[in-house]
Amino acid sequence: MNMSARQTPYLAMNNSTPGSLASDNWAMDYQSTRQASASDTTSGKQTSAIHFHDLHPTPADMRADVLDGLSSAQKRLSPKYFYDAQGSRLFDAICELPEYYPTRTEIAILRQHGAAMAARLGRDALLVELGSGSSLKIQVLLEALRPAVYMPVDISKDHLLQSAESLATRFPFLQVHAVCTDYSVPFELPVEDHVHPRAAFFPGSSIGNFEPADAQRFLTRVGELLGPGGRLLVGVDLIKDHRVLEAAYNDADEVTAAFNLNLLTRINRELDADFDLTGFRHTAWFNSDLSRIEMHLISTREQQARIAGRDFAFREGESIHTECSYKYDIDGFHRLARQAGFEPEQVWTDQPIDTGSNPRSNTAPDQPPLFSVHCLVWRG
Ligand code: AVJ
Repeated sequence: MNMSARQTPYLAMNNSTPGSLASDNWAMDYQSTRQASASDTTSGKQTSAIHFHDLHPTPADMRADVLDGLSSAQKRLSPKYFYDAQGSRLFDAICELPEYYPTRTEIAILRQHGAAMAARLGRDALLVELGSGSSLKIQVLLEALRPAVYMPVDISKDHLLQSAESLATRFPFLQVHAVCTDYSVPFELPVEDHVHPRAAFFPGSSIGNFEPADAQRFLTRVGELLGPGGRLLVGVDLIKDHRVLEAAYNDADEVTAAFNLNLLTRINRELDADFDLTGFRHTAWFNSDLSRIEMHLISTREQQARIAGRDFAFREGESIHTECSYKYDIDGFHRLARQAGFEPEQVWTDQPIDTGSNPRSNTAPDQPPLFSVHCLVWRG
């Protein structure tokens, strides 16, 4: 594979020293070694090699974002700030909650239909994972998929290197090219490869964090990244009984509440703020007009907070909107995908879908599905 970098306006925009991209060695082989565990007596240490491409994502300006969001009539904070160390731990805990069905349901779908998904995507693909995190879900698919190249993309460099390395060790057939960048900002794949079919994996219903118009634009960008015939495997949470949806974001153990409130803890620490956490409570509800879960922090009394030297007033009952999580039905997501330039090829869910096309079928009404994984093909 020719590893030369293509210089693009997007990359230049995102890089403080665009000239450095022209050099040949910016994509470096990242060598790492770890000490053998006590039980590992055959070799002194184990070595795994991954390729690491640092696209130097522009660091978020949390101070400007927070001050701007809290200055608006409807106060808001971006969900991207949930994930500091504690927030990431709390999110992992959310994924284990009995009420939070998406993670375990999606993993079950991947396990059950991995072979069919692999048949769609084809062997020896160049497989890009957007927002790879700890790369947990992809592991379910790797044996069936057998991609030639696995390219995790994540904004958190440490997290990315750690999981890329452990994956390379666990799946020795994999060529791992880890890419550190913000996938929500345009970027290009840092490889010249026209041999392997291209595929992308975007699990977790992360697509639901985008406003639908932004989701459409994002999908188009992914399609352009893949090129004609490229396929996208994307996890999408489905519209369902409001009680099921709302329970998933208002769990009995209040882990989601702690996750939401941790945003204020983080702002206190990183922006020299003085939010009194006892003065805010978590709430989440399904906004059926807009088909989205909304998470808010509600001020329980009239109060003030000082953030980075500026004062903000909160009325009793006033909310800070912290997250939207859009839910789709299958047709609605297909429409979005088509508008973006993809053709829906297949969809898998946790339950067979009762289309009602055979009125004489006497089967008991199925439980409606909770979650969906779509295979889309880029029409280009
Ligand atoms: C990571 C955006 C998919 O919307 O369900 C979970 C985040 N927020 N509980 C979601 C989240 C509260 C999650 N996503």
